[in-house]
Amino acid sequence: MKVLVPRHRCVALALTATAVLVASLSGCGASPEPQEPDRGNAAGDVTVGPDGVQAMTLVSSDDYRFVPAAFTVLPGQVRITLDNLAVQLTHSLAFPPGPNPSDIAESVPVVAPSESDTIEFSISTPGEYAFICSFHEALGHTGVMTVAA
Ligand SMILES: [Cu+2]
Repeated sequence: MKVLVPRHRCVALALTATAVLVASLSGCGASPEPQEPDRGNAAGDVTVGPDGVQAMTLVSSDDYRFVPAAFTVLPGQVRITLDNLAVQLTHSLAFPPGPNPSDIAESVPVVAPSESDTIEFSISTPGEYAFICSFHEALGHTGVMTVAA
């Protein structure tokens, strides 16, 4: 004996599964996990080399996040490397002028998938410095560098 399943029920189930998948995917990109601006973080620690430069590596992948999205340095020389581990997405890093305590002109204009680029600058004014990926700012690809007093 053959059991007939009404076709419209199958379609409804498929649509529900798709909706759940889309919701979870967009959830990943839209709400990055909060990152503590704690220098003791295991991932993405600020290290100070023999030259006294505070070095930080930020990672971006095929998502719209900086990992970590927040970190803290002291006034002085800062070196930031943006490591793009993505297969498809191109990223950038810039401190947009305006809201930040002082302007940081250095930027990574573009970093292709599986490439990295480094900037170095001197910072003296304490406060919170917002930075963005110019390509994905609207998708939440942003971060904050705190310069401690
Ligand atoms: Cu980006």
